[in-house]
Amino acid sequence: CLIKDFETRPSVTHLLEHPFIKQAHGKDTSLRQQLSVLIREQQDVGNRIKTRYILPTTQTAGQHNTVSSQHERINTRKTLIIESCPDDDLVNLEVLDEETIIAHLQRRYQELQIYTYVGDILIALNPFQTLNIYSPQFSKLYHGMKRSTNPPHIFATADAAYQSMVTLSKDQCIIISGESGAGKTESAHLIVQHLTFLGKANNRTLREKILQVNPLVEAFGNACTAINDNSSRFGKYLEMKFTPTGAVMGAKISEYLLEKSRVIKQATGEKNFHIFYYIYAGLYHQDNLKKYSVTDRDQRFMLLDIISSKLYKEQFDAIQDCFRIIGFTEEEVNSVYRILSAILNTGNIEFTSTSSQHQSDKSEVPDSEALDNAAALLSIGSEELQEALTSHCVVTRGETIIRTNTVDKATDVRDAMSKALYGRLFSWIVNRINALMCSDGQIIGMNVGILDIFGFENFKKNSFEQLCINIANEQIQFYFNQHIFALEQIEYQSEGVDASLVEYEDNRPILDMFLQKPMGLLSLLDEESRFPQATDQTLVDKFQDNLRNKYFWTPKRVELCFGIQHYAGKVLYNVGGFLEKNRDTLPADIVVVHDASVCVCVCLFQYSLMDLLSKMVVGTPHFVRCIKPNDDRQALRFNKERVMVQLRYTGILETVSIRRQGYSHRILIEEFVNRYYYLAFRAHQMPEGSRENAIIILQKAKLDNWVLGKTKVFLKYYHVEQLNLMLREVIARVVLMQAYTKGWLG
Ligand code: AOV
Ligand code: MG
Repeated sequence: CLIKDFETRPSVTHLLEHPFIKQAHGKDTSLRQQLSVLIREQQDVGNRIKTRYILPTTQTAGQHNTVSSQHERINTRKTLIIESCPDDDLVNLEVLDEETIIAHLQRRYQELQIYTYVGDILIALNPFQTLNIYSPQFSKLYHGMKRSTNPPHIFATADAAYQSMVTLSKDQCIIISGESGAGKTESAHLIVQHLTFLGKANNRTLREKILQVNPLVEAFGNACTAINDNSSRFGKYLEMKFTPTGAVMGAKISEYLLEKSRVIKQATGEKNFHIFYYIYAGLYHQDNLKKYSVTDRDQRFMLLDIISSKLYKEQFDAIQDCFRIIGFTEEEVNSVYRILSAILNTGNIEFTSTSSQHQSDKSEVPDSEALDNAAALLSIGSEELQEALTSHCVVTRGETIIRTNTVDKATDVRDAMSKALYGRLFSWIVNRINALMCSDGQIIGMNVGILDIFGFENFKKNSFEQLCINIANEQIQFYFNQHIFALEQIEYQSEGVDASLVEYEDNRPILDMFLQKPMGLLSLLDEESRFPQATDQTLVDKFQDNLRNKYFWTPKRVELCFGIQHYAGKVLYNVGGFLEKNRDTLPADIVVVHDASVCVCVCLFQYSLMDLLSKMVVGTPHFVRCIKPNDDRQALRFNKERVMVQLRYTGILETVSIRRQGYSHRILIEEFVNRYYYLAFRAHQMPEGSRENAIIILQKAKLDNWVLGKTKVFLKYYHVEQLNLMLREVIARVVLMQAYTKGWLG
C-alpha cells in the first residue's frame, strides 16, 4: 500500500531523482522493491507543504575517539530522515519577531532538527545527544548541492566553503562562535570530516592523518571545566590545504593563548588538561609508571576511579594511535611522556625555609625525590635545577651576585617553570604536526580555515584567563558585525544602492576600551605589571581612575574586583593573580638550565590577541553560530530564556532582516563577467567586463532581484549558489565535449 501511495502521487519521480536515492541505489533494478521500505509523509506547515522521506540506515553515529560496542551499533540502527522545507531558513518566515523565531527554533529542536539557516549563516543548537546524521551517506547527500535541496546541516556549510574555494580559486574560512559548551569544537570536527571526504586525496594515509590532528591537539589543549567536560582551553585555527583542483594535500594548525595556568591550579570541580589523566591511566596499565617516575602522589592527584581509569586508558591508546598515524617517532612520543611526567614531578617539589647567620630568606628542597626525578626526565643536572629554583643571579656594576630565593619566590619559580614547560611542549607538538602534515609545502594551493576558539565564559569566579577568553570572543563578534552589517552598509552607500539601514549592537567601544593604546585596559595592565611594587589594589585603582565608561565598573561591596559589560553579558573579574599572569615571564636562570637540556621542545611561541583577526581576514568568511539550548547538558530541553539571550547578543534578529533585504555578495563587474561569462557566451569569446555584458549574463541565468551598483554587482547569497552550480555544469559539459572532440572517449 505504501508503493501504491507513491504511485498515485506525482512526486515518485521526484523521489527517484533525489540524490540520496540515486547515490544509494544507482541503477539498481530492484529499486522498486527497495522503495517499499520508504515512507513518505506530507505535512502541512502553515500554507506550505513539508516533505519527509524516511530511509533505513545501519550507519553508526560518527563519534570521535569512541569505540562503539556491538550493543551500541544495534541501538543506532535508526531511521534516517531527510526533510527539507521552506522554513529551514529564518529569512523565509513571514513574521520576524523574537517570539516567532524562538517558537520556530524550539519546534525544530523538538523534532531534532538542530540546524537552521539565516541566509548563508548556520545556526546550530547543541543536541546534547548523538545524532545519526553525520555518516558518509550524509556527506554524499550534501556534496555539491544547493542549500535549499536538503535540510540545513553543518556539512552544507563545509560544502559551500569548499565549492566556493574550488569554483572561485579563493581561500575561505569558517568562523564558529558560541558560548562555552555550545558545540563549536564538535562542529569543527564535523567540518573537517566533510572536507576530508570532499578533498579526496589519492593518498589514504593523508586523509587519516588529517582526521587525527584535532583529537591529538585537543588531548593536550582541552580540559574538563564547570561548564563543559571537553572545554577548549586554547584557540585553534586549522587550515586545510587543497590543490587547485580541490584534492586535500595537507593541514596546518595555529594555536592561541593556551591556558597554561591550568597545569598548576584548577578551580574547584575542574580538572587539569586531559593528557595528564590519559598518560597516568595508560602508563599504569602498561606497568610503566616507574619507568617515567610517576609517583603515588600523582595517583592521589589524579583521583581516578575504575571506570574513568578504563576510559582514560582507551583515550591513551587513541592518542598513541594519533601520534603514530601522524608520523611522530617513538623517540619523540617518549620525550613527550617524559616531559609530561617531569611537569608532574616538578609540581611535587616542595621547599622549606632555612636561615643561616648571613641569609635569613633561604629555601631548600628537603626531600629530593621529585627534584631528582624531574631533573632526570628533563636530562638536566639535579643540582643545577635546585639552584635555579632556589636562587637567582643579579648583575650589579658588571659583577654577578647570586641571591637566594624565599620559599614563596622558589614556589613561584617552580610554577612558572611547569607552565612554561607545558606551553613549550604544546607549541612543539603543534609545530611538529605542521611539519609532518605539509610535506608538499612547495605546491601552491588554496585553503579552508576553521576557527574554533574557547567560548565566552562567566563563572562564579573569573580571572585573567576568562578576561583573555572573553576579549577574543568580543573580537569574533566584532568581525561578525563587520561582515554582516557594517561593511555591507558602507558599500551600499558608496555604490549608490538603496537599502534601508539595520540597527545593530556595535561592540567596538568595548573592544576599544580593552585594546586602545596607551589607555586601554590591557595597556594599563601591562604598565602596572612593570612596577615591582604594584599590588592587586593599585591595579584596581588604576583601572578605576582611567576607565571611565559605561562598560566598566567597580562593585562597592566586593573588594579587588571589577565588572565588564561584555556583548554577551556582565562579568565580574577578580584581579587576584592578574599581574603575575600577565607578566608570565620565566626567570633567566631557569631558561639557562633548560637550554642545556637535550629534550625536544625548544622554542617559545609568541602570540597576540590581534593575530586571531589578521588570520581570519585571509579568506571569504562563512559563519556558524552555535547556541546552547540549556545549561544542564540535557537532550531535548529547550530553555527559552537562555536561547533568547544568545539570539539577542549574537544579533540573530538583525541578521535575519539584513539577510532578507541585503545583498551578501558584491562582486566587481569586471570580475563578475570574467567569472561567469561561460553562462552566456562561448568559451573562446572572452567578452569585455562591461555593465552590458554583466546584464546579459544575469538575464541568461534567469535571476531576479539583483542590483547593479556603480562598480559592483550586488547579489543575494542564493544567486551566487545558483550561478556557481550553473557554472560547474557548463564547465563539465565543455570538458566532456572537448574529450569527445579529442577522441578520448572513443
Ligand atoms: P564548545 O567547543 O562550544 O565549548 P563542544 O563542541 O565541546 O562545545 O560541545 C560540548 C558538548 O556538547 C560535546 O562534548 C558533546 O557532548 C555535545 N555536542 C555538541 N555538539 C554536538 C553534536 N553536533 N552532536 C552531539 N553532541 C554534541 V568551549 O570549547 O567549552 O567554548 O571552551
Ligand atoms: Mg571547544
